[in-house]
Amino acid sequence: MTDAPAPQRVPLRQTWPDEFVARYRAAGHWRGETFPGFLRARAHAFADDVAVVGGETRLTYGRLWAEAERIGAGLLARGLAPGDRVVVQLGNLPAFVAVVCGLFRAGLVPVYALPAHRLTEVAHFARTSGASAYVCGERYETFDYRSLARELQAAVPAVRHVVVAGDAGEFVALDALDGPREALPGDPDPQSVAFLQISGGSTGLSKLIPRTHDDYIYSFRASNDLCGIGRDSVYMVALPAAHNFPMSSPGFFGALYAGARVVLSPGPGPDAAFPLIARERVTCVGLVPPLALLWADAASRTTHDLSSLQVLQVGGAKLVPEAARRVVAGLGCRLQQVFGMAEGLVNYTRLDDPDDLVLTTQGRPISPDDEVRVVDDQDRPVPDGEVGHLLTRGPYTIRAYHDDDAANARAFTDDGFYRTGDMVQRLPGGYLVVQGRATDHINRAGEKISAEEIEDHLLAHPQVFDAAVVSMPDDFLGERSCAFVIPGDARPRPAELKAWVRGRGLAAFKVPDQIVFVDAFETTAVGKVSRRELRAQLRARFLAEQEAR
Ligand code: OOB
Repeated sequence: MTDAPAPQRVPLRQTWPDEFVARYRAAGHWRGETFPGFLRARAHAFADDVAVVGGETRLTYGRLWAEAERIGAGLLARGLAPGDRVVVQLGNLPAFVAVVCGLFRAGLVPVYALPAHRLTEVAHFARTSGASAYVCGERYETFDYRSLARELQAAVPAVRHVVVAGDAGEFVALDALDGPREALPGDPDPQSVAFLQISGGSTGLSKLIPRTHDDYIYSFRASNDLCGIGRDSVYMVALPAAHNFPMSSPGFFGALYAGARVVLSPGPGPDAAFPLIARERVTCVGLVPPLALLWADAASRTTHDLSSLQVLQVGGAKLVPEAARRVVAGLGCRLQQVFGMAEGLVNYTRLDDPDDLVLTTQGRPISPDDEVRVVDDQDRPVPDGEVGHLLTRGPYTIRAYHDDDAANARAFTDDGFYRTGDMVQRLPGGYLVVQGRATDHINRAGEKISAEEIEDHLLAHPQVFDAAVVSMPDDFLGERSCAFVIPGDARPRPAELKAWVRGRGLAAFKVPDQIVFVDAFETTAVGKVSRRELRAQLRARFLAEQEAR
């Protein structure tokens, strides 16, 4: 594999103007901490305390650090160099946490893929980040990641190294990694980029989000205070660990920062999680709304003791007030709404907020230095209480995506505010109520789907003349995806089109839930409508027709 081409690598950058750097430091938000720095400190302070529990494995803080050093040194011994990017795709396993900590220890840069991602997405992350390695699990559910690794190396030859947790086949086994510890670098610059997170992908494929040590550590350190996480907490990761919510709001990193215990649930459903909650005395967990409803329902019938649960966080998609009431009634613990984004800004309802704020709002920002603007289509501020576009900047919100000038021009204002794409109402006290998206993307139970991305794949089918993908309200998922398709000469069957999208190597959650054939898309007198208007028209007409039935 040594003659594979070196990856094309654009330098990683995330910078704030000097005056903001000075302000965030003076306020004590940025303290010059780094991932390897705090992980080493916890390993010394709490060496024998359990840090991570998953499956039959229990890693102490001391052991987690030793594993991080072994994995980091092992990767460097294999020829990786600090600064190299590594796509990581693992399920909720202790190995995921150890690998990420090992990458930090060696100055390598994790690029987080979700277990649901397939070749199209993983190859995109590898290409756009300039990755030279891929770390995956052997299999998860029925999917074999080693076959994905083979396809990935064929598609992106710059990915020279593949490391597998479990039976590695022809690849390098995670357990076999080792190397001289002296080769490990010193701690990084706290202002440098620690990892690349992936965006919800509001237009086209996901963009890469460079987050720095200083900014990210601030976000989970401050979250700990707002979510009641301390040394005695037991935090459960029920959603995919690579997602920003269970990673940092306060997430497993917040829990590790606090010296608390992290429990990884192999799946998000009550069957997997409830026995673990009872066994490990879990105190806090974050869920997306459909799961929270499922848990609330199952809690009334379970024989497992859930009495240790103190805080149930719900976020990733809108929790409507009626659902919030059912969740509180079913689980009987404190509810915390979480409205966040991988780009930065996270809002929480506070644990001591009055019930009506907790039930009806998505909270307010973490930081006194989070700046929020709610504006109309011309970027003019709207009065409090009116719906507008949410713009934000602050000490843990990025100023730019990685290597994407076009997206950056669209997504940021000249004075550095991030255009979130969310429509919100701001109430007195700064509480936000999310009213939906301005851009066309589908929030399917917290999984974000770009309409354009799926339209592209549908249009590649020989029997699709045109396609428009929109969100439809769904009682369980919040939103589901519906593809309106103008067929070509012969009309394909819906199942065929779904199989086509799946066959393009995409995550299963992106396959349209529903396909509706239409003869034509309406056009205005001028003969042209924007895709956005078209999608809105189709959606409105379809819903009206359903209503009339
Ligand atoms: C979280 O992060 P992403 O990057 O997967 O998605 C961000 C988008 C937001 O822009 C918004 O459209 C939606 O997800 N969203 C919500 C929401 N939380 C996120 N919409 C309505 N209500 C909510 N509570 O999803 C994420 C990151 C960190 C913490 C929590 C969620």
